[in-house]
Amino acid sequence: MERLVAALRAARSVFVLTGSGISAESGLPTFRGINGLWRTHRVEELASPEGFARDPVLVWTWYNERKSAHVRAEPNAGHDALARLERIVDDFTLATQNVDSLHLRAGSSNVLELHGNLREARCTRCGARRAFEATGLPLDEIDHECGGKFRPDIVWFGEPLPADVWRAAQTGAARADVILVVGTSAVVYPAAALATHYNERAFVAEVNPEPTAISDRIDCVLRGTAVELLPRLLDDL
Ligand code: BV8
Repeated sequence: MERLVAALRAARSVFVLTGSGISAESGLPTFRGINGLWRTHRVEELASPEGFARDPVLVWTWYNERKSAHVRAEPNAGHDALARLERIVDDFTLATQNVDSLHLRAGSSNVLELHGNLREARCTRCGARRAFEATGLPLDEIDHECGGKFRPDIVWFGEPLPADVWRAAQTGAARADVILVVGTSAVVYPAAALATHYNERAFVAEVNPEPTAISDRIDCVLRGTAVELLPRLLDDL
């Protein structure tokens, strides 16, 4: 913790990458953890364009369930701590793999949603966008008048990340003095590459109760949860 505090004190530019682990203590399941979403659901059926083409009602039923869970959830002390860190660092970028909007609800502003969000739907044919309620998209409103279908504004497996968001994430990681990786197993690409591929110079630290795919390739490992460690980090700064 002291090494990370020292690095952050000296840092002008900080880049943070988060995954579903930071929302675990808000009651939202991770993907690969115990009762993780990918343990109870088949990813290719639910988070892929092929799965949506096969059964859009199944896919929307699942995302509507997740949307309602997101709305019921509250940002936790981990999300709050990162919002505080943004206020004391000159150049701060937060890139998240999460689609739960909890960083924005915690007051973070420079947030890059690498894998999209569940605030809007977009038409597969004409790209028209529409918002939907906390309960999600009514299943009888999936079809769009243009003949296309409304799909979640999410990046599914096999799909590219939004180019502007990805570029901003790459440049944010490349210029950082400190890269902080919180609550991700770092196995999904290209997001995981932000921690290790674009900046030889940065001090890279992870906050995670478990070892991850990058633990042995970074400068500092803090074993514990986001809610336990991030507020302490801010208090020590
Ligand atoms: C693409 C949206 C090409 C959906 C998601 C290179 C190598 C290998 C494979 C690939 C590669 N490049 C591309 C691939 C394929 C694929 C990929 O990475 N596959 C993996 C599985 C090997 N990548 C893609 O398909 C990407 N697209 O490559 O397109 C392309 C390019 C140009 C043109 C055309 C095509 C798109 C990937 C995005 C997919 N969408 N999400 C949705 O949410 O429904 S990914 C989804 O899974 C999440 O967004 C997140 O990214 C990922 C889950 O990871 P985590 O969040 O880390 O969750 P996990 O459960 O794994 O870990 C949780 C961690 O938290 C654990 O470490 C745990 O210990 C920790 N934790 C638990 N509690 C706490 C905690 N930490 C702190 N506090 C706690 N309390």
